[in-house]
Amino acid sequence: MSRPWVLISGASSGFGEASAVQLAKEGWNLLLTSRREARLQDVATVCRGEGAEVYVGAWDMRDREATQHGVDALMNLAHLGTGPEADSLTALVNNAGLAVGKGPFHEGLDDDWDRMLDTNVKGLLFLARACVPFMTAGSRMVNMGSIAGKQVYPGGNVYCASKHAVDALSQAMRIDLVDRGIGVSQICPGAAETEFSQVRFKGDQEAAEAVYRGFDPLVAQDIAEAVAFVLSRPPHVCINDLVIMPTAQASAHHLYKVTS
Ligand code: NDP
Ligand code: 8X3
Repeated sequence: MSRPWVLISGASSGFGEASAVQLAKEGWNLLLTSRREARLQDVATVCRGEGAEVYVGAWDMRDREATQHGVDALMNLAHLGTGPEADSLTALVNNAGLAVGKGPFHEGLDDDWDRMLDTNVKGLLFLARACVPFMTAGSRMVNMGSIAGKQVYPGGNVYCASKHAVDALSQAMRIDLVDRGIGVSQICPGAAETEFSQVRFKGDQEAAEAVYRGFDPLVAQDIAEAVAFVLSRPPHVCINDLVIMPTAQASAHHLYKVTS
């Protein structure tokens, strides 16, 4: 049997990169996207080493037209189509996203708010809308939410709002796609050590490292294995919502840290 195709956004680092490698190992072919093409090519090389056929497309998900063109180009390369006779996209991992800044909302910066809302909410929507015509009964969508989409915490305001929107959209997409037989899942991680905090704190390495000091955070592989689990359920099973936390994290703002 031929390998199924999955499109993963945010595949240049963190959860997306680890998911790409995990799914390549588990027999998937891959369509990888993010903005940094060189990083995507490196990930693609590793995945090809696991036997996967891989195509990459670099664009900014905030750009509606670029997203539509990028998806169409990747589907064309993989020979996936929209008609009843065509091969379809088996899964979309709608993972790309970011936090920018952390502080009181009344000190928030326009550019930070735009980047979070345009990427995490509208970018996720643009990508999902462009992919759905290539999906069919039995296909699956996995949206990357967050514990920040379930609870709010000090300084999290706009990022939390964007992830609450992902939570709402995941429920809405599940309803809108039920009659097409497409399952929609959401994975909601707690604190995970990826490039996430480097981006949030705009390259301030000390601030980023301090987030994960004093406890064992999740790592990207923990989430990659959850993505692979969700995508490997039998066709009649949809994991709707999966909240995954470090054992030392009891809520969005209860972290048990041991400092020496
Ligand atoms: P990383 O920073 O390691 O990865 C983020 C990915 O998103 C990168 O591949 C980046 O690629 C891509 N991306 C960001 N902006 C854009 C854009 N405008 N267009 C296209 N791609 C973009 O962080 P994580 O792996 O941790 O984050 C992945 C997802 O998980 C995000 O949605 C995040 O909100 C969520 N999350 C993270 C948690 C954590 O603690 N780390 C916990 C809960 C959820 P590039 O820069 O090449 O464009
Ligand atoms: C990322 C996790 O707790 O920093 O979504 O918001 S948190």
